[in-house]
Amino acid sequence: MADTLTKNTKTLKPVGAKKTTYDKKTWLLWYETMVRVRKFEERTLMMYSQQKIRGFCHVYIGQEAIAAGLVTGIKKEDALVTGYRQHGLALSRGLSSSSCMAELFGKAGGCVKGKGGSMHFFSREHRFFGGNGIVGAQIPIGTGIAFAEKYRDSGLLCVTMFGDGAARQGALYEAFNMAMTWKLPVIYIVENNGYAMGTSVERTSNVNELYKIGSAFDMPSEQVNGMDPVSVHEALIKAANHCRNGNGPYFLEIKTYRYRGHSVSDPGNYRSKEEVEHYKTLDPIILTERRILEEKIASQVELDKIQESIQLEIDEAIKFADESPFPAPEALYDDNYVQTDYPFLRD
Ligand SMILES: Cc1ncc(C[n+]2csc(CCOP(=O)(O)OP(=O)(O)O)c2C)c(N)n1
Ligand SMILES: [Mg+2]
Repeated sequence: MADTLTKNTKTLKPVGAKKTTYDKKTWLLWYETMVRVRKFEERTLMMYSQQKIRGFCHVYIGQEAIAAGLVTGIKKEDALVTGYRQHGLALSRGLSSSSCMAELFGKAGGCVKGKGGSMHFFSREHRFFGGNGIVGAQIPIGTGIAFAEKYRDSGLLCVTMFGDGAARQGALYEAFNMAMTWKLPVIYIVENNGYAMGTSVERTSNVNELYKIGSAFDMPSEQVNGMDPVSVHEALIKAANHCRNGNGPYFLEIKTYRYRGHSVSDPGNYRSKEEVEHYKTLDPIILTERRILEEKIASQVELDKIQESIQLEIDEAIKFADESPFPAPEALYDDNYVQTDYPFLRD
């Protein structure tokens, strides 16, 4: 596998003490999802340095176990909305690597036809509602989607994700209050990676354990190990049961870490090398790989095969993105408004 994943394997401890109760298929699905996200993001950074991708770009490297847990923890039909650090989450909802890479390239073959870019993936088919650049804006949006699910009596829920930086936005407090009052089927997830750009959680509040915010609303809330797909999966199953049984929202603070800077242009001077190195010893992919091997769930050969097939998948995604045309100028106004006769649209 890529050098970042094979280093250190020998010195790391397995994730949990107890033996697994999950089958091989589930473990390999978690592993494959994490490897897909990692390789996709590593190649994204490479493509950025070649100027094939431009503009804002925030990668998900380090947070992959959350994407993996989401594959098995909720239903395919459930909705999901998140912020701008979204590539890995879109992949976990089933958007193809090709349509995501083409979107990053700004090409017509992208999931939103090249008009969204890194922060604005979307797929109605996959119930992926984006991709939002305004910190915290997705919290009321996800609450509204959950309201729609309840109104339609669909039995589905909306996972509404945001960063620690969004946890102090006023919109969160209004949305939490409404969701509890109306018992909406929404799982709120704060991906606490410790930083909002260069500002640590400790610098912005007296309350650093963000799950405690839920207690102001009597919302059931928990802290979760975001470096372990099993923990994420189990927390989601519990939260989803709660929502689907009509008990209203659930709040998860998933503790994680981003190995790269906030965006491609961030040198990360606000944190020490030692801190980053410490978190690298908790790398979710390396730990999962080690656990799979130690518990003899699958062999190294099987894991290598997964890595090779993902490598090919990403190579193909780049080829697809390269060959896809840019959107035609006359398509500029297409798909912006549902209402076709919206004023000021063309003559
Ligand atoms: C309302 C608003 N304020 C400020 C910004 C500028 N901004 C962009 S990202 C960011 C940090 C958010 O960090 P966090 O929510 O922790 O997400 P992470 O990048 O860690 O995934 C800020 C302040 C913005 N996009 N929107
Ligand atoms: Mg953050």
